[in-house]
Amino acid sequence: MSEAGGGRGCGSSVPQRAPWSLVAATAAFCLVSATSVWTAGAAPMSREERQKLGNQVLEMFDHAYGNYMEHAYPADELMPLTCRGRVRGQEPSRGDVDDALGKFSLTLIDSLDTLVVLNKTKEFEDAVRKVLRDVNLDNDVVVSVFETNIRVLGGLLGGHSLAIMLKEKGEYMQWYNDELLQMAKQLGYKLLPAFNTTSGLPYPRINLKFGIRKPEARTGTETDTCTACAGTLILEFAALSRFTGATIFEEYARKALDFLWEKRQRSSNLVGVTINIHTGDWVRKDSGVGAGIDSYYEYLLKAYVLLGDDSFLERFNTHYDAIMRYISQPPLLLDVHIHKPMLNARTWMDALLAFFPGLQVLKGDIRPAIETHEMLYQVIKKHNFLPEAFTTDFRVHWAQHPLRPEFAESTYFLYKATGDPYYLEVGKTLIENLNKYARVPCGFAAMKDVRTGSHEDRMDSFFLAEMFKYLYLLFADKEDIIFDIEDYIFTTEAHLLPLWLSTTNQSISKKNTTSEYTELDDSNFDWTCPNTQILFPNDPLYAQSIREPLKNVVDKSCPRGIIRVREESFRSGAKPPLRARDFMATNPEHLEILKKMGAASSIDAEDGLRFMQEMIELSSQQQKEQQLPPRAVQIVSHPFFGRVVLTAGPAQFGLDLSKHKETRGFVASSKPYNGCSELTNPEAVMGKIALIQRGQCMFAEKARNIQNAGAIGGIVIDDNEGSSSDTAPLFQMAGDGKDTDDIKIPMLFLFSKEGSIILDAIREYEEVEVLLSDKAKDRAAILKGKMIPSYIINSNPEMENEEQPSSENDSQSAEQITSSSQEVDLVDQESPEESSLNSQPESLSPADMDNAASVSPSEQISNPMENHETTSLDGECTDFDNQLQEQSETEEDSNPNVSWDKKVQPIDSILADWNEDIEAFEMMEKDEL
Ligand code: DMJ
Repeated sequence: MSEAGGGRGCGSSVPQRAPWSLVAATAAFCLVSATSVWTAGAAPMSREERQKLGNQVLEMFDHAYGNYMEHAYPADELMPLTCRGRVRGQEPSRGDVDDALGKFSLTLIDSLDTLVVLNKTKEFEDAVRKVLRDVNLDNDVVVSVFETNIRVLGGLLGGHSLAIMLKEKGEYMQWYNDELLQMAKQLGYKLLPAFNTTSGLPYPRINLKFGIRKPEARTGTETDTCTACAGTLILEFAALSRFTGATIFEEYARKALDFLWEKRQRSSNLVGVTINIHTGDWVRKDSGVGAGIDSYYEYLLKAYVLLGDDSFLERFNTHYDAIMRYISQPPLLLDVHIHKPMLNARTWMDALLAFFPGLQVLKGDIRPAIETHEMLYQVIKKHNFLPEAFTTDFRVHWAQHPLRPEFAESTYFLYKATGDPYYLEVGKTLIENLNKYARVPCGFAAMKDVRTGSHEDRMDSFFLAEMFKYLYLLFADKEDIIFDIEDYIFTTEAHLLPLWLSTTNQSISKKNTTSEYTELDDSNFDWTCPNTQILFPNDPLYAQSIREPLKNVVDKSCPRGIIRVREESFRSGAKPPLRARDFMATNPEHLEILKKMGAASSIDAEDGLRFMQEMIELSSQQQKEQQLPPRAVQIVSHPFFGRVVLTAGPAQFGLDLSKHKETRGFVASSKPYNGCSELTNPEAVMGKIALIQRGQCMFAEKARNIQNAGAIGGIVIDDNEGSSSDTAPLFQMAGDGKDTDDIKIPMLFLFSKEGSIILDAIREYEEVEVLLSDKAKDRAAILKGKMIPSYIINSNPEMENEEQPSSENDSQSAEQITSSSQEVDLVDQESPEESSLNSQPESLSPADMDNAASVSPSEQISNPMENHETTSLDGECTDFDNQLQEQSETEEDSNPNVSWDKKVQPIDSILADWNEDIEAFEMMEKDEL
């Protein structure tokens, strides 16, 4: 394991083989004990400012929850752009993401305990009544076992935990009689048929009404599941067992965990991403701490904390050791192959791994937690949000961001562990970015593309379950919360389970446990949890000193070596390996090198593997190179003021918005609407952006017709009703095969759903002004020089209830827009809109805008080795490189498992390996998070 000095103090705070109850209490204590320690470093934040930020979080929650309850409930989720509920079956399918939706008012259940944490007890009481009155758990819907467990079962149990706490306090919930628990039990029994496999690993999906029976169930034929899907049950299932006395739930969850543990790759102690639920074979053999595995590790450690069973800690520590040995390359966490853990399996990281620093805090390994968190924060500063995936040199790989809470979670835990006010500033930035870029009149919308700032019509329930909890707790003092948070543990969905469960119904705790360990290795207990009292009293600048060397890690990226051991040999003068980009099939020397790659040594084999990987990347890069990035259509007129950003497809002709200033103008429909002949209403489109319907003639022809009529731009709206960029891939409008240089105006394409948002706005407001650009613009810039209601400029949540100043724009502020079938309240009277409107956001500086614009898809595939060489020449990364080198050396010395790297393999076996790896890479390409 790499040196993790941050965790060293913990051993002394937790006795070896500590009784579980003590460990549980200590772990909770450790997380909250440090806030008073801080005395230097980042400037402390005053109580007043923390309160202000806490209030801002409350106001934001009200905006999200209030709009869900008003416009979506009892649907599972809010669609914040069209301001209506997402009802499964009534919207185009989004694939696996929809498996979270069971027609059980998901967002309400997921929000229950957040209401109590945010001190909204009255609303909690109302919400519980609604759940009991309205929610049906017996719908004929196929749902994800994993999502239903963490969000619904966890939500009901979190709600129950806090309901009984409140009841005991004697004021609220006096009528409560374990009704949520009864629902949880009912749901638990509904999930149990999923475990009907010989392995004990659950099927990934279940029909709430018919279980896995065929044919009614329409599920039960799957063969694979993800490791996190099978390994993230123990907290909820054990809590259910211990609350109710029905031991079966905990037993099933334990059995699944036991099976995963048995199947770990024995030489690396890593697990793969997906596993066959019948044979136990690893289907995907890549391994990381993000998507597909993340909460499996989380639940091993937290199961130890909640249940006090040593075998869970033993397993966690064994895996953690492997993670730190192979996957952790601070500040990066990079996936590797379970059989060849010294080889990276990817050149990018996914956003889900942002939870890991928080888990490292719980583990007590603070240093790498600070490092990874800092790296992630810099990515966020660059793109405003963490993109779903980003490369080792910090470019956007998948540009989406569904308002995930993992980074806020880690920020909270790091603040609790270090007391460093820096983490409060980080939280403040998160709040600002959410308000600036994700807030829409009807809630908060996921980012479809962090580069363009465009939105998706989606607000996932975890946003309410987790984001607001962690942000609120970050700024809260003990007295701001009506119960003692230290008495609870957070599930992966941030639901709260009481630590006293550890002493309840323990008789089941060891049943069916097949751990091979009879004798525990005491050294594994060394770093059970952080004790910041011991860590920092003499060095209050501890966290800052760790962050400092990483300050420019994103801007001046020093990408990690894909194959670390090899870097050394380049330095010592060996000939650099053949790179895919240089390869020429006609060059005999190249062919000779290629031949050698399959034979001689493991180093050559590594070259070969990388060569193949690069070839795959290169070909997909070349495909991507012909593609233009998506564009943004931003509605800037009242009452939108830039908050609605639609993802648009570019055109291969006309004005290139990435090279020119954006085009701003009012919209007007062309006549004929298809724009296929000379316009009959040139006076209406003159000087405006013309709306044209897709179909009947070429895009270029439409462009010429509106240009001739004097339009300054055009938006083609799909004629295929119901189409949306949520479900259909964006494309670029091609020319007509002729010279299109005569087309000078910008042309963008919107799918029907996005287009109808503009059309509805015209119906409601007549005058609708839009901005066509490559990236959504900051609202302060948009509003410059325009008359803006002062309540929008002044960020003051208290103004919510005050009378709004009247202005021309204000006079319309009670109006509503009608969208498809529902009324959409686009008025943001209650919106504080933050002071951000007065200031240009740091992340939208001209330089950054250039950066963002220059991130073309073709650049998304990183070339870490190449960048490494360049930056090294600049001499900017020396320290970093040295650290890396030292780490590699240490790893090699201390790692008994590296020996296979030195073996000479016959070409056939290497080629077979290549094929396996190539398949894995190809699968990863297709992967969706
Ligand atoms: C949440 O539903 C849970 O945290 C889960 O473990 C994975 N991540 C999502 C939110 O991003």
